[in-house]
Amino acid sequence: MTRSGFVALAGRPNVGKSTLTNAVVGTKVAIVSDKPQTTRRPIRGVATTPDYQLVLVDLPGVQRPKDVLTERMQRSVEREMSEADAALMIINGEEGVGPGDRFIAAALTAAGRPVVVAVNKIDRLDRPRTVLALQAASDLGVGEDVFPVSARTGLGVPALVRHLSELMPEGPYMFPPEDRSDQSEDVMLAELVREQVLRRTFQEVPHAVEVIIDHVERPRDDLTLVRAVAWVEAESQKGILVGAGGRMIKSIGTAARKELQRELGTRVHLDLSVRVRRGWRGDDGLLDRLGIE
Ligand SMILES: Nc1nc2c(ncn2[C@@H]2O[C@H](COP(=O)(O)OP(=O)(O)OP(=O)(O)O)[C@@H](O)[C@H]2O)c(=O)[nH]1
Ligand SMILES: [Mg+2]
Repeated sequence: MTRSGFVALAGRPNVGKSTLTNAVVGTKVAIVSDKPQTTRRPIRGVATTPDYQLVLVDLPGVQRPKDVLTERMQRSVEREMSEADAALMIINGEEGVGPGDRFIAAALTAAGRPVVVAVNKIDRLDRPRTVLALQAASDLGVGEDVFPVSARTGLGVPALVRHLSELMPEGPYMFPPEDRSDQSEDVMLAELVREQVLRRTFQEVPHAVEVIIDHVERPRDDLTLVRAVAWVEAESQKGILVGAGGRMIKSIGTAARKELQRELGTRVHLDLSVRVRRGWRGDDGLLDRLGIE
């Protein structure tokens, strides 16, 4: 009998939920950055073997909402948590356990589902610090098992995956075995462009940017034309994204095109522009259309 189920990823922003999702799935399904609040929509990452299908639900980081966007992100976290078969709580081993982690642990305990804890980024820790981080994680009192992992190097990930798969209920697979995620192609392409924006921007700008795919066309088997628009909230932010002499947008476009080519397996022509869309983060209608619900 096969096992299959959903594991929701709980953790503060930036602890490595998306990096871990990619490591478990074995390919890039979620974008990653060193800025908090990178993930805005739940992404199901699927890992299938002959014995089990594990669906990791990568989620926005748990945080106190400060606008309609982050309110919606937080609501999606709560919804997905309540629907999953188990929760995987991720802690940043480099930073240790803090009040945010205790808040999440209390919420998970109240939810009453199996919880597994992973202490991530142990590639940054020596032995004694790893032991301390594991002890602090275990003192949270949520979940019986604590796994040291490095989502970046893959260290400890197979043992964690084996354990999670054993927690899943018996049953048939919910996704075709070749599927890696439930994201539409347009959203994946837009996210890959946004990832390159996140890499190059600071302070408020990364949070104010959303990328929309306007048009995708395949004139030939080996060529895809993609038209993308980066939304910002203010003229000053547009100025930053375009950069002096258009240098910034050129560098974002060049890097994003490479990512799109890897994803699509064809050559890509990317037409990327920047548009001011005042207050999109507070606009329910726009957020609905962006699929952030
Ligand atoms: N050294 C090290 N860095 C890591 C590891 N896992 C993630 N990171 C880095 O931590 C940062 C955040 O990673 P993400 O995977 O985007 O974190 P997240 O929890 O999904 O963040 P949000 O989506 O913002 O909630 C990135 O710079 C990653 O490269 C790890 O195991 N080791
Ligand atoms: Mg993320």
